[in-house]
Amino acid sequence: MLTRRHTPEDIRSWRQEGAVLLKGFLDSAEVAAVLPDFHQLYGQDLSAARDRGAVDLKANGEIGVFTRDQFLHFDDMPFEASSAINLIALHPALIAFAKDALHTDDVRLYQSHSWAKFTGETDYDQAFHCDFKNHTLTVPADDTGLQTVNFMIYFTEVTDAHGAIHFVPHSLSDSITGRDRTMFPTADQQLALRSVEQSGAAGAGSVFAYGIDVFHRGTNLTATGGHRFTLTASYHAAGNDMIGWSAWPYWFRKPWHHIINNASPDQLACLGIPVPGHRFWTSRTIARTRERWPGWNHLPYEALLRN
Ligand SMILES: O=C(O)CCC(=O)C(=O)O
Ligand SMILES: [Fe+2]
Repeated sequence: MLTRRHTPEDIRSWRQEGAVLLKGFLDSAEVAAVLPDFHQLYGQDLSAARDRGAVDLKANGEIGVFTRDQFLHFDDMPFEASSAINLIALHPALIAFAKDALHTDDVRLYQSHSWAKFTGETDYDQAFHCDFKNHTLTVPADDTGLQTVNFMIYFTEVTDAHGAIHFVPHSLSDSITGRDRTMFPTADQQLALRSVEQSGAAGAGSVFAYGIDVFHRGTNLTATGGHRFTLTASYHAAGNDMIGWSAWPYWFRKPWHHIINNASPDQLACLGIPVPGHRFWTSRTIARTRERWPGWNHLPYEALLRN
């Protein structure tokens, strides 16, 4: 049984337009559980940012650019905080959306990072781009099953003054750039995209679901003393090894126990841990995994051991 918080219409919009804004996807208790973790990770920067006004570093007529400073408070999962923030990218309703969108029962979480932005720390305005460059060495797939679902989850209210993502649905960008050339929109195309951009502004708990083929851009934070806390979660279908970001074991020194000790087998499967009943599981692999992760609940795996 999939835990769905989306409608078939949401999936249709994601597929046709490349993006859909899911307002109020997480409830307030789910948001409240994660917020202390954001404060633990980024709270120091938050107090430094109190009362700061916006900065504008754009050259004349420029929409925006990527800068390193936009990524100063950006960290890959797992996080040195509680299990709440560590499990939120694996929320069953996100997994259900990804499975329906990608037409499959088996998905992998390939990227998750937390990201804090603060008014005045830099100018967060970016130019329009698609995100595929650091998710694949090729380009976005035409075949839906080979695509990606990229979620941005909001943990603070994201108004336009708090740097809401702006995007252009495919039906509007197709007549500006077409879909054959998406790497380097010209200055005129940037302006044309800007004239039809839509805002992803929404309350805490909302989720912006998009793909690596949709034009979008980060925007500046202008609210005095404002901050924005978001977390990304990106999925592809199992077996789609043309997409990548993190090889999770590369980060083995990070606090995986928050996830492994608390996630369900279905959530762990999204990280490449085989489901109960998979031929990987033997008495020995279960014993060795328990040695490695003493807090892991091995019982569902043991129950389906095929000896
Ligand atoms: O943070 C955002 O709103 C979007 C940023 C973005 O699109 C990017 O850095 O690729
Ligand atoms: Fe982007």
